[in-house]
Amino acid sequence: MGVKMTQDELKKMVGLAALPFIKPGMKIGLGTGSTVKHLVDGLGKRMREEGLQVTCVTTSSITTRQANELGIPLVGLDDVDHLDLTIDGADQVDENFNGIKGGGGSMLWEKIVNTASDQNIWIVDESKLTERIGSFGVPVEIVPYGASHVFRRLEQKGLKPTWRLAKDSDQLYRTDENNVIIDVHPGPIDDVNALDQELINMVGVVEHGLFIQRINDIIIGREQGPETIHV
Ligand code: ABF
Repeated sequence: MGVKMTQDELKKMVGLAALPFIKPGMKIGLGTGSTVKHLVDGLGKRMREEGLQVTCVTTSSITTRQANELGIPLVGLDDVDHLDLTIDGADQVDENFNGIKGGGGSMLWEKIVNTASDQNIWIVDESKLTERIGSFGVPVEIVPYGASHVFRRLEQKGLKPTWRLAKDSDQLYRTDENNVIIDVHPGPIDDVNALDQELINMVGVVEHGLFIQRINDIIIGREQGPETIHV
């Protein structure tokens, strides 16, 4: 009976399993999070050791920093007319491959990059899979001006909002766009499309972390190895 793999070992498994999808000359979107961190490490290694040539765009200042440290050349999203492939993580994924993203606070740029990509792959360890998403809070990115009014409206909707605070601080977390985040807690969601529309139509809301039908493939880290599913 082998020793059970740790969550980070499963994340590294899928991070590396995604690498072969990156082909020379591709325009690649690099996601954000601790799973994608392994992919980006592996990509940096391939570029250094094999001279792999790809054009990369990132989804957060966090990934930008990691790419810079690895010497992975970056371009801005506005420097390309499209991306061939984006590889990203997720916080929760349901049986229809709808997901919640933004646990790391980057879901706005992630959704912008996802939308600019011909193909999107998620890499997740198996703990992210769930029957119905929603027990993990849904992050909502809000314009700071009047955010307390949005907070109250979310309360009135019964969505149990909480302010996202900066790490080890009582200050509000600020996104790469200097917006604020309110996490809502709907519990298991019956109708993800309805909640998507309800949130995105609230004045002051910029974007939220529900990603509905936005991927082509998913790679799941399991004890017995990576499982790739074409959605
Ligand atoms: C990213 O992946 C974020 O949207 C999300 O917070 C993060 C979570 O994944 P991980 O467990 O890999 O950090 O895309």
